[in-house]
Amino acid sequence: MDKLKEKFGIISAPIAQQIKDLVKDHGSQIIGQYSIEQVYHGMKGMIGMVTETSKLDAEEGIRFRGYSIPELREKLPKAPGGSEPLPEGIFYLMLIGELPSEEDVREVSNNWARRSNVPKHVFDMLDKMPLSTHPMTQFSMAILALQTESVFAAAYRKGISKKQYWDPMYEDVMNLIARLPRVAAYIYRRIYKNNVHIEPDPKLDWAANFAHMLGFDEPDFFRLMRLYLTLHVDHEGGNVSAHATHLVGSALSDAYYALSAGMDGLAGPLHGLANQEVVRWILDLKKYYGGGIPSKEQIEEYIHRTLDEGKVVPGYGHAVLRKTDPRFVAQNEFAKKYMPDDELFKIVEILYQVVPEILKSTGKIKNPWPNVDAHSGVLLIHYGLVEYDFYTVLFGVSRAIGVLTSLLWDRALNTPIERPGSVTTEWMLSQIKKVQPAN
Ligand code: AMX
Repeated sequence: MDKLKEKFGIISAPIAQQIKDLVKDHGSQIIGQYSIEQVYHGMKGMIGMVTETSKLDAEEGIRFRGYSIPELREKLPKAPGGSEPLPEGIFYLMLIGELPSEEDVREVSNNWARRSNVPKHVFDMLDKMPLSTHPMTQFSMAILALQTESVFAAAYRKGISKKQYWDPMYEDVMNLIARLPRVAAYIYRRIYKNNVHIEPDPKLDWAANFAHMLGFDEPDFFRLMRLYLTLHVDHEGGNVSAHATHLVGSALSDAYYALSAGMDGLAGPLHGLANQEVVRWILDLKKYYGGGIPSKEQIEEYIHRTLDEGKVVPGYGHAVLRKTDPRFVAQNEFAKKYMPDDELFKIVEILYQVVPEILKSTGKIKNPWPNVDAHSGVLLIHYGLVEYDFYTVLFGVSRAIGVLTSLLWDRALNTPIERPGSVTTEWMLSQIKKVQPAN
């Protein structure tokens, strides 16, 4: 058994018991109340699930196993001579609950490299799709095509005890994370680089190898990819991609089915697709005012136009956050250090000055501040990855790490099938009548 798997088996068993005891001894304790508005408005703020890997605070942003993004940028192991954390490290932290050593991270890297072979039928399937198929559609389909490899599905069919579910799920999760960069790079090069592909380099870490297969071999791009793929991994359990993965997995659908569902959710413009929409919107804005950097007044005017047309300003707002997203801040620091004179970066800076005030003035937007997607695209464009329809796939490769880690924990904790109640509006009205005083 590999060392990480053994460690996960050892640490997860007592936690599963602890949760069983917690529910047995305190299961009837009330921890919250919720309102009709919450039921109609996407269950915001209702505690409805447990996710161990990360926790989002509205004011402070995300913490992974208690560590903030600035702390992790400092504490997580880096590639030799590198300045940004390796995504292997945040995976280890979320899975095991403690900071990894350099050796732990190297072992995860090697483990994923060993598992990274993608079966030919996945590429054959992709080759049959029209080139115009959105990269996220191809990505989700490729994940489903990989389902032929599910160790969990095979073990379940053979017959497996509930207590052992985590074991084949570990194999699925590791195999899937290991294979995603190859699949994503294949989609990118098929669509945008004349179907000319680049073989993986097993000596490179997971993020650098991904950059290499995409066709970007510069150390600067490796650095960006390591940061990018670390920042997008997880955002607690209620966001659409995490929740969809968890929900589908709760039916004991294997990791491939569950992740494909999660990626379908990430492909929505209010969620992960916002990263492509931001760039599209900024480029349209530039074009509208004849190129170059538009003035502050022009940008203000363009924001009002967008709102007047009944559209959202992409990259701004959040269902939970009520401050600037620390993932935006981390990318902003990166840009200030490595590309301060970039034209699109300068527009992002002006937007940061003017969008929040305009959104606040509408009086209805709960969070006027930028989220992760307001920044990521301009970094990629700076280094030459300009095909913005592909950006959500990059987000997805990273997000897979968080949601699959949670899925593995779900199986280790024997999380039951998810099945919330639903009601009709007629029922809701009947409840209102019940509490209204009689005339
Ligand atoms: N521009 C214009 N209007 C916005 C807005 C924005 N950036 N953000 C919120 N609003 C509007 C909503 O559409 C809603 O309008 P309505 O009452 O007419 O329906 C109203 O403000 C109240 O919404 P909210 O409670 O503040 O936000 P929410 O929790 O319903 O939605 C989010 C959150 C992210 C979907 C929303 O802010 C949005 O659409 N932002 C733009 C898209 C985006 O950047 N998405 C990426 C989020 C991060 C991620 O998941 N990757």
